[in-house]
Amino acid sequence: MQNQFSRRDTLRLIGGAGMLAALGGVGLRASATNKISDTSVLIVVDVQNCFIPGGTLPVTKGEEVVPIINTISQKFKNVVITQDWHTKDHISFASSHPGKKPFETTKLPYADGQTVWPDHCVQGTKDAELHKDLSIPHAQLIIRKGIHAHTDGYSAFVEADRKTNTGLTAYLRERKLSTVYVTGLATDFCVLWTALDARSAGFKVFVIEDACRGIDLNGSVAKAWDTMKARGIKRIQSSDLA
Ligand code: VGL
Ligand code: ZN
Repeated sequence: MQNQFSRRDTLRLIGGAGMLAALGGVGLRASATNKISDTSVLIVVDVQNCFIPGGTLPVTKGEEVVPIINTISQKFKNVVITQDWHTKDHISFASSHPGKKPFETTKLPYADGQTVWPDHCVQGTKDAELHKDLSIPHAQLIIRKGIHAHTDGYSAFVEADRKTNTGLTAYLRERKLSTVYVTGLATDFCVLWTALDARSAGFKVFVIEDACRGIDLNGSVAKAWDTMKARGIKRIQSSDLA
């Protein structure tokens, strides 16, 4: 803090609330403070019919992210889109676990507390298609995850068994992209895991809050933000982007 805000006049001008915002990495709201560059990449997570009201695992107000993401994507030269893309007998479905109901948890070889979900985003179905109004023609790569029957896959980088890679880390490194901006659905699952894995791989990570919506099981959205903050992931708004 001493180094960052050593000028006394700056301190006096910013004042209490502004100071907190600056320290939180949110930036001063009045002006855009986050500079996108040629080494930045926007990751658009799972903006698919399944996660929009009317789909099989709807996220409340999920459709609201579509116009926001369309607008901000125009500021990025590099965009990667993800699709949750499950086999029809997928291990993450409650229907694969007799006696289990959606949103309960179960024990799997790789995790004690895997949440089981309604059947969703089955490969090749209308439900798994990207939302029809999502418009990012310059997106360069679509990563499909959760594609193996035996493991769930929340993160765009590594499947939930924490062993099976999607190849995204190597792709970003090869293209010398070093700063990752995460948007999409859902804040507390696929956005969270994508942001955490991006950070673990050494990228600088921002999550654009108003371009995300959450599922929120027992406070999981608030928990997700706490976890991300503790890992040095910055929470910003689309209005912060220059
Ligand atoms: C997601 C639950 C199950 C997500 C995917 O996109 O956040 N959540 N599959
Ligand atoms: Zn899924």
